[in-house]
Amino acid sequence: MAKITVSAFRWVPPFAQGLVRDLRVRWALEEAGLAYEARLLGPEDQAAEIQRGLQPFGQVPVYEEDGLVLFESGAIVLHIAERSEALMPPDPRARARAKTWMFAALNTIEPAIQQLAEIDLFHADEAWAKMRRPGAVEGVKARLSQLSGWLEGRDYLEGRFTAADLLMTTVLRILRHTDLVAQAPVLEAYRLRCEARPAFQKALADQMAPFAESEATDRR
Ligand SMILES: N[C@@H](CCC(=O)N[C@@H](CS)C(=O)NCC(=O)O)C(=O)O
Repeated sequence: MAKITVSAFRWVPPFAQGLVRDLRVRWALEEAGLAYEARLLGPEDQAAEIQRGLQPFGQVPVYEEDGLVLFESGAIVLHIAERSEALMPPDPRARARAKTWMFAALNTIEPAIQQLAEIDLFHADEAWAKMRRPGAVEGVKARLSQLSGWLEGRDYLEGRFTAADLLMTTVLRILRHTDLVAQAPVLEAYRLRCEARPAFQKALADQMAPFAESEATDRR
């Protein structure tokens, strides 16, 4: 079995801890039972990631395995899911449905949520952000209400836990600074159900550990 490495940040500010997108990849690898090593980066390493052709945008995560280099958390999770029944059922039609929901998480739900998160976390005091925020909240609420409608009476997006639920959960987590998910009981229960998985707990703990270590070193 070739060694797998995943890039991640050595430290990020508290508002981002537990949200950095290597979490998706760590979680997928845990569900699949695949061992990996984290390759920890600082902001000073991002330009080198571009120069070395590992990540064209200098972002995390990068996945490396036996000379294969992948970026984009969704593509990496799909790559892992293609090889693991824990993340993708064997039936071709069920796989196609799971992929449909993976794209929905990243392409229909995340943009609305990310827009609101950027307003709140990076631009809260700016005049344009104050004007735009109510519209952004309405946009998020509309998507959450539609998603909640789909999940009504279902434990998972498609019958059983798949890579789509993994991605959707990490997308919903981006709203943790608000009560928008909690206001939708079906979504809150879904998020908690997915986050209760041991693989998620392990992935989260492993993302958080270097942050705590960096903070402890800084205090010394
Ligand atoms: N669409 C990309 C987004 C990756 C991304 O936004 N990574 C963030 C951390 S969550 C990052 O590296 N930010 C630093 C930067 O953009 O310079 C993916 O899903 O992998």
